[in-house]
Amino acid sequence: MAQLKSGVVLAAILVTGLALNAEAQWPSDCATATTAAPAGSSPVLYNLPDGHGSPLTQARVNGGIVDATITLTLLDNGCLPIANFAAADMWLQKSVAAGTGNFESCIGGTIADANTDDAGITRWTNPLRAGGWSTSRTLVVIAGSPLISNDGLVLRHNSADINGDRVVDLMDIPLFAADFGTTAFRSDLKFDGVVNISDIPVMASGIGAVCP
Ligand SMILES: [Ca+2]
Ligand SMILES: [Ca+2]
Repeated sequence: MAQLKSGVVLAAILVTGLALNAEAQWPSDCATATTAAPAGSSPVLYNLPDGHGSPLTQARVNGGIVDATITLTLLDNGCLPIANFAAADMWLQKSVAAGTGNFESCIGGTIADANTDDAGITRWTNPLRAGGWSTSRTLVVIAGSPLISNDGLVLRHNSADINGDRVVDLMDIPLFAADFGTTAFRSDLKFDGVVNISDIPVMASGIGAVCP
């Protein structure tokens, strides 16, 4: 009898535990994020710490501009919309992969454009406030946890803040100069596959940019 009782108690604990686990899944795997960039493209977003880089609507691919707007549909575990979720709690960050860049954002520099609407939708179109570069995927993070419905979006980043200290100053110039004439991604600021004379005005106009 004692054994039966303890078995029932154990089963009850397991069921409760499973229920709690299901409730605690965050973000829900119903929540999704997509990019407007054409499938197969690998857009590059030019950022400055002061927010005067490119909007996501004007990311670069080799040979032109693409709209890389990110759209998040924030749904709960019942796949129902989470409305009016705070923009400040939804942000972008680079996926943690070794050797893929030194991307760093200012505080609040990669948050969503607005709170979620009644359908649970928000977007990223405004320029980010960030520096450094990244060739890894861009993660959509909800209150500290990356979306689990995908492993990040294809969006690379670069900046006149080449060393990723969130200041564009004379420290960045030698890095740009060293990359001149090469295909170094970090310094290909007007992205077209080569660091050349057309990247110089972009570098120059970034000088002095700092986080707000
Ligand atoms: Ca710098
Ligand atoms: Ca270039």
